[in-house]
Amino acid sequence: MIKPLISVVMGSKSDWDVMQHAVAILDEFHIAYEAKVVSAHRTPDLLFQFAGEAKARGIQCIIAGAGGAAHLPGMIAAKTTLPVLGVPVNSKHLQGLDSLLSIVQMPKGIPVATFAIGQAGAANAGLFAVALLAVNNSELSAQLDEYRRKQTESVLNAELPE
Ligand code: RP5
Repeated sequence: MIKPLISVVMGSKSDWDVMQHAVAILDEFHIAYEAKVVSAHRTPDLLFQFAGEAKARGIQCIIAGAGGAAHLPGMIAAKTTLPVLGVPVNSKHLQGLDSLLSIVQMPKGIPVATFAIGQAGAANAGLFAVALLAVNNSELSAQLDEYRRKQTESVLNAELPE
């Protein structure tokens, strides 16, 4: 079995609608990843185990998405020096502003790279993870250039309705 390089974790199965957009990017770039539910509040022991073992398992960066009192990315970052990319998931009552503020306001010394709320943030976290791996992988770097080229082309060719 291929060892995962990126770990995508989320606080609940209900976060999958958003977090699948990070996974879709990793699929597109053929990156080996794992995706699982790890909850800061409901499975704190699993969180400690996961974050404590991730680096030794060969994981190079962790994408963590959570909603509401979104402590997952910050608590993972507290237990590992791997780069942690935090994705605020849209919440029912505060539309993800609570998630964003919970994730972005880390105390000095424990960084979490924080992305936009929802789908765009999840996709960008995926692209950022690809960019991190591409620093030492020229083939992946070329794929990233091609991704941007196609995106530019599609915007330049965009046609609006009459
Ligand atoms: C957080 O609580 C999860 O990340 C999720 O966004 C939110 C709600 O979880 P569920 O009640 O839908 O399982 O821990």
